[in-house]
Amino acid sequence: MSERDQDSQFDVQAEDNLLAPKGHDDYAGKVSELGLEGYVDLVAEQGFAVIPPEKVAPPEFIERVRSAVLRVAKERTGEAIELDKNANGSGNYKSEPRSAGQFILYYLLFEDPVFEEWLCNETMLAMVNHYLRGEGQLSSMTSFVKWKGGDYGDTLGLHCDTPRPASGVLPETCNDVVNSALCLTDYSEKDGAIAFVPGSHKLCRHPKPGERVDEAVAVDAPAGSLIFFNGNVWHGAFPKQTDGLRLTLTTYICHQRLKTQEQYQRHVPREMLERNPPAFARLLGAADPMGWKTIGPQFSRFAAWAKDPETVPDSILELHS
Ligand SMILES: O=C(O)CCC(=O)C(=O)O
Ligand SMILES: [Fe+2]
Repeated sequence: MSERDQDSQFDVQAEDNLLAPKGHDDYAGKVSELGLEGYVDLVAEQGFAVIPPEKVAPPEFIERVRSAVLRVAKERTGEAIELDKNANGSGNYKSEPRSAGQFILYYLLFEDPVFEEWLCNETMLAMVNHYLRGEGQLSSMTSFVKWKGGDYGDTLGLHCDTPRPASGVLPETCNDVVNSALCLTDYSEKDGAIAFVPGSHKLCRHPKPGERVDEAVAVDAPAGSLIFFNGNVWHGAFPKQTDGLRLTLTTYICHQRLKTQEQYQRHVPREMLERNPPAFARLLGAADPMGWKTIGPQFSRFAAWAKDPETVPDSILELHS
């Protein structure tokens, strides 16, 4: 075969599809099946929505998440962390940013099976897929642990979660990132609730320090609620004035063409992929052929999955130990 013939067999479009598989499900159908249309509308209008506990998960599930987060917090800090007490600090756990009254627990997915279960939560995924059309990947799964004195100062720490491009202009329709906070304790202004500037996502840019801080509203939400937000909306948090912890499980999802905050892709154990649906593997970047070494992209490994999206092929599973 001449070099020219080989070239003519190179199907640019097919390879592009492998690099960026397009969503194939009925995402609008899932939103209406779960009765989430009103929350989708709220996110479109104000940039965030509070989805009530009964639409998210049973109280027993929330209790399992809370206990797992508290266990990890104790293990990593070496401190006696208790829900109804203020913490002393993050002890042995030197994660950043380091600020008074708060620390963030990173990389929770591998810490307890309950976090895997959460990543399969239908309500959270329906909201994510409404924006990212099956092209989202887990960027990070973390917990904000906050107690009295946790305070971002006069600006309330307002920011947006979409990475800032050099132009400063954030994409309006593509939605590079979406985020959600599963409340593991009650949220109110006094309890240091997350603060949002309603409608600010429409500005498609990051706030200047202190800008529109007077318009920020506190989210009132009982434990078990899911606060879902557009990555462009300006948000921060009110100072925590009450005793005891404010806890979240925060699931930050980005479009698959962006870099993730935490390492997943080939770092996910094979058994974890095998015991979960294929959508779980895709969300963790298992279908992403990027990051190759000397052999190059190995498109053929991924081709079988593109043909049969319901089965993670052995050619991919064998990349995971
Ligand atoms: O609850 C907070 O302190 C802020 C949370 C936040 O900025 C986030 O989850 O992106
Ligand atoms: Fe944020």
